[in-house]
Parts: sequence; structure tokens; C-alpha cells
Amino acid sequence: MTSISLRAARFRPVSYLLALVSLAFFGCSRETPSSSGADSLRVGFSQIGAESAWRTANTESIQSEAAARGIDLVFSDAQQKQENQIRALRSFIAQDVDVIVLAPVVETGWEPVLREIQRAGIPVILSDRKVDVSDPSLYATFIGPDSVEEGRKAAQWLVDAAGGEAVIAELQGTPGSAPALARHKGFMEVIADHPGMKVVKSQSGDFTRARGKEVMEAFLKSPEGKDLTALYAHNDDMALGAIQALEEAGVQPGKDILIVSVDAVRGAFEAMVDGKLNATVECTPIIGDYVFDAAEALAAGEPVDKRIVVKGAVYEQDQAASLIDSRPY
Ligand code: GZL
Repeated sequence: MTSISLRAARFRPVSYLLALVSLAFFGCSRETPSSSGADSLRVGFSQIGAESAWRTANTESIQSEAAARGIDLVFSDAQQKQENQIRALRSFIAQDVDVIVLAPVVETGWEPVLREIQRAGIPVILSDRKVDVSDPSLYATFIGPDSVEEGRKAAQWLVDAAGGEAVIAELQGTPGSAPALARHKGFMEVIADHPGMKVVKSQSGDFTRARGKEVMEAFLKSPEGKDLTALYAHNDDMALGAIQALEEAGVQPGKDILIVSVDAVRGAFEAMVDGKLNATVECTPIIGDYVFDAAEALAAGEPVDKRIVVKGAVYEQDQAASLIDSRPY
């Protein structure tokens, strides 16, 4: 297993602009023209969607890195629907791409199409999220975070900040997705050792700001709403939506209710500077380097570690002002 921490992002404005311009003109599921020749690597990438600031930064990382390396990227945005991802994967087989990169929206339901890809002899890289399959030979490598550890870090921060006493609401990510299942598991593992920490409301906000706001509004209207002292959101976008709901209800986010979330996107740092978010667990979306290092190795018939773990830190309110200008996403 390889562990990697966030490197200074090799941000390439020109290649990023190229990727965005080509995306604007050619839309999704089309080749991203590059300075590549006929023999350039052709990679099919099935992206989940554009549900959060994290996902947008992840797409930018993948597209700009492909452009910088002269890789022909066939990009597909599934709008968070597994059936669209499966359709895109079958299209990549038909186009006979060299490597397939999949960011799976949920953990299950992939074996049949992964077998089709295996029979076509195309290696698969799992980007960001894992799949639950009986046969690990169906993919070459999984490059992404340890989401259980992210949940543990969020819980430990809250235990420390709340002195082991909190009435907690939880905004979960997309049902059945690896990060939602794992971030819940890790969080509950840690608070199990602290009887004063109780989760009294838990519901999915699907990793989006809008749903995070709606679900938080429902939490506040519930019988337990008046007792809440903490919120754990599986991503910053849902936390930012919840913050809006709290303010509209006359509750002071970050003060009346402690809030910890995951991702460490720019919006989270802005909310921490404003005193409305208390901490965020970093989960970097900038993994284009690692994805295409693996793709190039696989295309050259070289071995790649089965698991490449992307690590991150925990950032708190009092650090935000000094760090916000240097954040890479
Ligand atoms: C986490 C990633 C999650 C982010 C969300 O690895 O899959 O998906 O936490 C994003 O912001 O929507």
C-alpha cells in the first residue's frame, strides 16, 4: 500500500484553461483535445457528477492533469446516477480506450460491467471511492482516502471540543456511497467510547448544499431540534447548507451548535474565518497526478500498488485565517 499526502498542487493555469475551454465547447463524454499525437494514451473517465465543490475541484484536477500530459481524456459526468456510469463504462469498452478510471457513486452493483471490462482487457483505476466486489482482480488499483479514518478524526475532534458531552445531528452523504458508509462507521466507532456523545438525528443530504439545508431545517423542527449542541456533516457543502438553515432559524452556527465536517474546501475555510464552522477534515480532491501516474504505468504493463491512500489533516477555526490564501482547492 502506498500512502501519499497532499503535495503542493502542480496547478497549470494554461492546461486547466485548455481543459475548461474544450469542455465548454465539446461538453461531456467527448474527447478532451490535447496536444497529443495518434499514439497518445486514451483514458475513459466516469465521473460521479458535479454535486459539490469537492467534486468540481476533483474534475479540474483530473482534466488539467490529462491535458498537461497530452492524454486523450474521454470524460463522462453521470449526474450522480449509477446507470449513467455503467452506460459510460460500456461506451469506453466500445471505444477501446487504453485505461478506464471510475469514481463509483455507490459501492455495489459494479461486478457485471467490471467483468465486461476485464474481458475486454482494459485495466480499471478506482478514483476517490471504492467498490464492494467479491473479486478484487476486477480493478487494478484504488486511489483515494481512508474514509473511516476521516470519520474517526471528525469524532475525536468533536469529543475534545465538546468535552465528551454533545447531542449530535448527522448529515450523511449519498446513501450507499463508500464515503457515507465509512465516515458514519468511523464516527460511531469513536463516540461509542463516550456515553455523553449521542447522535439523535441522522439523515442523508446527498453531499449537496441544498439538501443539507433542507435536512437541517427538518432536524430543527423535530422534537430533538431544540436540544442539539453539535452537527457532524459528511462534507463541507452540506455543512454550509446547514449553516444557512441555522442562521435562518436564529441559531448561531459554530457557537450554539458546534459543527465539524469533511473535505476542507475553500468555502469551509471562509465559514471558519466567519466563526460559523468549527473544524473540517481534509480530503484532497487533487489526485490527478496519482491517477495518471497509475494509468501510464498500467498502459506500459508496469505494476501498480493495489491501494494508494490519500491522507489529510484536520483544520480548526483558529487556523483558517492564516491558511485560507494558500489552500490548493
Ligand atoms: C470523498 C468524496 C465525496 C466528498 C464530497 O472522497 O467522494 O464526494 O466528500 C463529494 O464533497 O461529493
